[in-house]
Amino acid sequence: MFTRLALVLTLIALPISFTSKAIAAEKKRPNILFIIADDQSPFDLKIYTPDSKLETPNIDRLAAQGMVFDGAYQMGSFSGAVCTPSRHMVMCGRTVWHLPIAPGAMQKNLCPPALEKNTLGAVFNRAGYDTMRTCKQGNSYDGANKQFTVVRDATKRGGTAETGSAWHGEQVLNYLNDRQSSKDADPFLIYFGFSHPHDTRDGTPELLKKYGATNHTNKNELPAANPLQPPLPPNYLPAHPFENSHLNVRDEVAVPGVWGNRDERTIRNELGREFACSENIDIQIGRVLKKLEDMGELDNTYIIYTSDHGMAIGRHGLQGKQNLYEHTWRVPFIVKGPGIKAGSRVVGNIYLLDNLATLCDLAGITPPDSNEGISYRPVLEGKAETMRQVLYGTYSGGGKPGMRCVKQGDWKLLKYETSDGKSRVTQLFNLKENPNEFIKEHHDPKVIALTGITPEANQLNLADDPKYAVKRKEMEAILLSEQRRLNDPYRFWDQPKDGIGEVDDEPAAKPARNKKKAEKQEKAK
Ligand SMILES: [Ca+2]
Ligand SMILES: [Ca+2]
Repeated sequence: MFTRLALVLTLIALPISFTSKAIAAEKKRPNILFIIADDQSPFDLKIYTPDSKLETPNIDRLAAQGMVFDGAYQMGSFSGAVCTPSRHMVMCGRTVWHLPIAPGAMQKNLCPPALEKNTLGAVFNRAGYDTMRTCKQGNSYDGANKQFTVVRDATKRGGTAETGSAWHGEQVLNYLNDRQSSKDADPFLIYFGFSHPHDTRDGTPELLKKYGATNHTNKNELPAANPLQPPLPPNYLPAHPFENSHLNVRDEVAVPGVWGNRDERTIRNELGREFACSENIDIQIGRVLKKLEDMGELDNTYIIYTSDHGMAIGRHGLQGKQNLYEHTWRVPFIVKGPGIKAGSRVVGNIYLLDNLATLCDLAGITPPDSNEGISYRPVLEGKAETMRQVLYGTYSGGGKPGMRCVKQGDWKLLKYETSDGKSRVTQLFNLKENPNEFIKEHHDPKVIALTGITPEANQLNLADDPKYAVKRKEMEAILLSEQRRLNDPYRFWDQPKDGIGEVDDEPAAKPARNKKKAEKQEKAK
């Protein structure tokens, strides 16, 4: 009888003790470690390309213990410095044409004033978090970066501990050591940014050796071939086959070690350099994770790993970040933390600009009114597979309107137009059937001989295939609808002008102002 009673009491008591434990855990607000690389294609990483030569055991472990996103994107750029709008979007959670630096946005009231007061660091400070950041300097959002309480920014793209990624790791370790010494128990938000693998990709000597790469500086010679170098990417091309509106941008023609070259030796060497820099980032992440573990903070920390955008390095005959193919539009994205199922994988369909809303959600903070992102917490909790039906990307850093893309389900439409209208191209891909976005040039036997990859007959741009005319029409309508929704100030040759005509901030508007000024001056005379 006593035994039965004890059993009943235990059964009643159990859930109560679990509940009180859960409440105690809820009361301790989670820490956040937001890790962001500079210029890294998701396809460099083993989590996206299992046979990649790049070794990143710490990032792999984060993925194994957390959630990998296959559909994380950055919304794009109106400038060749794609980093800059991307980092603005991360900080303020606003869409690309609503950023304070978007052409005409302030004049058209598409962005509230003093936005920096409602960016990541400021919002978390107000909520009682301790905030710290380290990252590269420049091509960023200075007003937002200053809001963090502790700022240790410097551009570190060298091959030594002091001049490379280890320096950024050291800043975070110093910060954590200080917290430990002062027994600081407040929750923290650490923005752990790197200056690499952005060029110049001067890796450490050991890692360059591992990937068979050299810091190539002689423009008149090709770098040495080395079997240790990563192979050419599957969608490598010796040249981009058409004018995409910005083929003369610095990243396509002037990166030291590559310049305008797209030969096998140059691209494989540069990928080796990229991998050397990326493995060094992984090593630094490992040091910080070990420290969090030693401090007993690891299990109560949400860790996000991403990059500000992807990167081409030989894919589609491109070198830089000024395009909207998946290798560059997409970003690597992993989240590990309390309540996230280990080893899970989702499409997600998120933008980098959704991070502010999500981090606020995870920390129990109300996001600022200026935020336009959506919390992807339902995805992290396994309650949703995706956050969005449609994703939009833009690039107009060169010719206008430049490039746009939209993705819905497996389908992706890209459009290109130069300012003079001489180059007008539409691409339609089924990403499930053609994940590398192969085009007809990838079917050239000379390219196949280099990559060793023979695309399937249907792995092509399907835009002009009559079989997909209906799909193309549907995707074209989605693109236009997204352009309208997001206040995209440009339209393509085959779209309605929507009364936009010339953009206010474009040269067309300037003569009017000058005319007024001239008239004023005339009157003054
Ligand atoms: Ca970047
Ligand atoms: Ca504190």
